Amino acid sequence: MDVWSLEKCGFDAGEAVGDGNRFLCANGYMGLRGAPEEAGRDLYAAVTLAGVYDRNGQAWREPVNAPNALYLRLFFNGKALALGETRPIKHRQRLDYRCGLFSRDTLFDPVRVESERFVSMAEHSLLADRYRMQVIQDGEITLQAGISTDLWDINGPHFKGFDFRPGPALQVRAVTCEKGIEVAAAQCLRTDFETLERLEQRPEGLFRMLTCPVKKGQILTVEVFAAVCTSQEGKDPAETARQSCLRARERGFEECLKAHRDAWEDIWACSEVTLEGNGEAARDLHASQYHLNCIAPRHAQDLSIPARGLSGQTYKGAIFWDAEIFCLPMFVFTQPEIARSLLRYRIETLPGALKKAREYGYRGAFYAWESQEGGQEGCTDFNVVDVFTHRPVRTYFRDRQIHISADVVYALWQYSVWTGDRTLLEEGGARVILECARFYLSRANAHLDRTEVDYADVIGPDEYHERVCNNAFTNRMILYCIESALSLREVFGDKKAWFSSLLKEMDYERELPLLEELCGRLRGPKTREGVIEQFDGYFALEDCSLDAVRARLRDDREYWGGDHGVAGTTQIIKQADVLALMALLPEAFEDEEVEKNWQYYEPRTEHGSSLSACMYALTACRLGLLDEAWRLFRRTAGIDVTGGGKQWAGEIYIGGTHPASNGGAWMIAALGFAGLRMSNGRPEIHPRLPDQLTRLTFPVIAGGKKWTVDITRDGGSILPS
Ligand code: IFM
Repeated sequence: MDVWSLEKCGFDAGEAVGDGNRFLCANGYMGLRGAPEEAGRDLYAAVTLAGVYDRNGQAWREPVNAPNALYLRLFFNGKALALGETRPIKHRQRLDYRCGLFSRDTLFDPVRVESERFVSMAEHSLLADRYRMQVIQDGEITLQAGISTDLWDINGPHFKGFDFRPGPALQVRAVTCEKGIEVAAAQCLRTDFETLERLEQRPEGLFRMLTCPVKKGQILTVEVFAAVCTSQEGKDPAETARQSCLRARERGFEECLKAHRDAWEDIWACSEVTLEGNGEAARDLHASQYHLNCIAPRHAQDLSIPARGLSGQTYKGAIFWDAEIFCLPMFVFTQPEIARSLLRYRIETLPGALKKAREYGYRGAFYAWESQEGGQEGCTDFNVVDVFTHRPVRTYFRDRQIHISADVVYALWQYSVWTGDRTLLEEGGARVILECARFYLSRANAHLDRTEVDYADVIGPDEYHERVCNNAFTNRMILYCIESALSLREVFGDKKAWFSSLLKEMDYERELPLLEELCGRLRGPKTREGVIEQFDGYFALEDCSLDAVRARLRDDREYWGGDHGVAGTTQIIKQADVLALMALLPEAFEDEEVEKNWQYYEPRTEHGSSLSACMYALTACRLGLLDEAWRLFRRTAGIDVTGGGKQWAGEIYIGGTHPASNGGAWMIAALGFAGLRMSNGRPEIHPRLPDQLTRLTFPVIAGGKKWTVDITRDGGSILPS
């Protein structure tokens, strides 16, 4: 089987939302959904921009979709030949993961359309398409080629209007409603046929209408070059976009494609994990790595990865803990400069976290649960809409999911341990850690009659149980944060002056002893026969099966959490919580304890979040439960091939690609099956290959050097490359 591509035959408009995700092309700057060239909002076409947000009225802020400058629509003798409107005789579409190339082969009566397109990995503002029409009968072809403004928006429109400019390159300029960010798109063509050309400006875009008589058997080709720029990167984005697509036209499609392919080759050279023994699993892992690599910020140094990547506006294009805990490890070990960008995003957005803490009456840094530009909180108090009453449901993710700040600290610290690079700590990371620790000091619940300090009224990773007390994950991660803050003294022992002046500047002298005190007083986990209680009172909840809880649902889209959710009064949890802790801090727990907790929590976990299966899989590897690990690996790696994962939280659409699962798939292969870990600054492996695999190989950057890991059924090696 071809382990490097995804192919689909036939076209079903009912599957357009999912196909747009599965066939995504992206380059970290923008994502082009896998819809056909002729698609508008009906088929969920969108070009989603990274880091450009807008709010229209009272609706949620979300990322902005740029005008679609790869738009093409075909007519034969005046009749449209368009997927979604015209039934094709045959249709096949394919995504080549090796080089992010989307292709289609559609046989309409009487024209066959074959095209290839990409979002350039070599030049971030560029997109290109080569569109071939083979005519089966004499007649007249009209091609509508231009920039479409008919895009799928969840909470749009996001532009005040459109300014259309004709010329050798068509241009559409628009300014966002909230912040006046200018977004410009340009398009130019290269055709191998003579046409009559007329310009059409319509509410849904600016187009060239190219008409030409055709003979049976004739083949016509048009190359389309498009560019998108915004005022966030420089002045006069319209002119920059215009020049960029005209330059690309001079080079031609083949040359642009070559540069794009070369860039992808470099990405795979440092990140490809090869699995042998199971073709489907190998393909799924390539899919995962493709999806994560194609949305990684490469054009900027302080952008991060949204929870649904660049596949649309779901989850408000926001950055969750997914980025640090699930996406980061693959980049740390393969492309550390991208890992730095994800972490720099948190350093740069510290002011947003300080502001959020202040708003809630705390000190220090309380990071946004759903972070947008500048660290602005995108999460609202009502994040789900009830399917029965159609009313917003009060959710507490924004205000009580306080583990987010500790997750940021965990990532910063792990990065410096794994890479040995302390510069990020010096360049703002240490300040982030200290501000997060300060937040937890001020958020702690101390009691006059007890020594122990609680964290009450929180939400752990399992979001079905809100407003709980002493969530084991949260408390332990807070401890990690506090210990990291205290360890900074040793880490910067040789730079005492620098560190002392930072403490002074932050007016931190009083806090250090308090942090030490908190370490000693923080409530540890309660256990029952070796099983950690997820939060105070969890064991007293109804202990029933997942199926029993599922049977209580009255609607497929019903939200399981919130005030009336079916899971809230039971021990059924949404996602790895205690087990996530054990996967993140493996040395803190003995095997026996881990096994007991795995056995207890796995059957009680819905895996209702795409963040869940990989945490369990990592632990299953540790315990040698390799069949379980394999099952969870397949679920994790296959998510953006099958289009799995939950699509709805109540009435809110939450589908898209799943960067956290994509990163999770790499973690299972590298950290789980290969058992990669750092020991005294050197990488080592502890292989645990499931029976389904015969070989696993991948490159790693660790301790400043390049290594190759190679594992077979007879053992494994990690050697300098
Ligand atoms: O961050 C996750 C969260 O843990 C569960 N709900 C979805 C979020 C985004 O993936």
